[in-house]
Amino acid sequence: RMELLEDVSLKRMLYEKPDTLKPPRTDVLLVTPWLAPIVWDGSFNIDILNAQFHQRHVRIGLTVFAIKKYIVFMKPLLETAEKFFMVGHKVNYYVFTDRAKEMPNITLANGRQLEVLEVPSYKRWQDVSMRRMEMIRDYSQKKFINEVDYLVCVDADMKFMDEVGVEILSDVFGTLHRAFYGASRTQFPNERRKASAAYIPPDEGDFYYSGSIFGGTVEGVHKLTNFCHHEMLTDKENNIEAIWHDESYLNKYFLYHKPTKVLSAEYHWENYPGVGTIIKKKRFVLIRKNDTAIRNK
Ligand code: 2GW
Ligand code: MN
Repeated sequence: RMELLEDVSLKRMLYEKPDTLKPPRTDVLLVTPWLAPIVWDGSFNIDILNAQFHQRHVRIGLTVFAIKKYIVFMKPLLETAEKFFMVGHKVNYYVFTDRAKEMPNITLANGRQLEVLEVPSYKRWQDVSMRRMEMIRDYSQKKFINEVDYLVCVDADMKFMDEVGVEILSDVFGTLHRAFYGASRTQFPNERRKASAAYIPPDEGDFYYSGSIFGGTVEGVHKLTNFCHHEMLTDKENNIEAIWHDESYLNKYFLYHKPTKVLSAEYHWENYPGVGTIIKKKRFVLIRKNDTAIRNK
């Protein structure tokens, strides 16, 4: 893009000097062995990052699927996104649904748009969940590539409770699953049947990534979703389906295509009461299924 040729120097800013001898957090891993940042509260200065991303006039797309009854999650998700998601940046919400008529009216701030994309629904919930990969892939190529720079792909049954900003953006990123961020490899619920394309041996795996929030550049997300969709089809032909559906294929992808940032479990938390010593901000949290009669897996 042209901006690369322009003067991209920052303005004078006042902030505490980074201290080479005093890491901001000593209780958690801040960088992967392949030198990707792991995004924890306290590890970044959002003012510096906002200045950098504003200079690039970055545009961010948020994709979410609301098939059948999951349309009810759009109001809490989008209303909280208006408060906490990429505030001050250009944002396009892309809601994939089979119930466009039931889409609530959401008041959007300046520079933010909402598009409802009508898509077919699938009978089995597993297919509803897995086919997201195919649809994100197809729309990346035909639409998103012309409209945004980055994509953030999220589950519907979630809401924002604190800031989620440009600190998460990179070529391709995954998120530590809230239930497994401290777990050992053998505890990861990866696909363990060799017959599945999602198979991960018990002596491999870096983290267990959640399927509920991942993203990257449109190109990065296109590669990821294309891989996951292909592996899913291969399994379908062999009459096998990975244990955690799209999440299993996503974990397989990240094992051999390392993410360039890893979001901490702050970005995939549950609304447990209080904050812990490790989780200082509950940024993006799931809405419990027993909070609603919507979902009966
Ligand atoms: C899903 C399960 C049971 C009944 C209905 C549905 C359902 C899901 C639906 O009726 N309509 C719908 O739009 N969905 C979409 O699929 C929606 O975007 C939802 O967030 C997504 C995944 O389903 P969800 O959120 O109920 O499953 P979780 O929270 O257990 O998700 C994890 O595991 C999934 C695979 O089993 C995915 O990998 C997901 O990304 C993970 O967070
Ligand atoms: Mn979910």
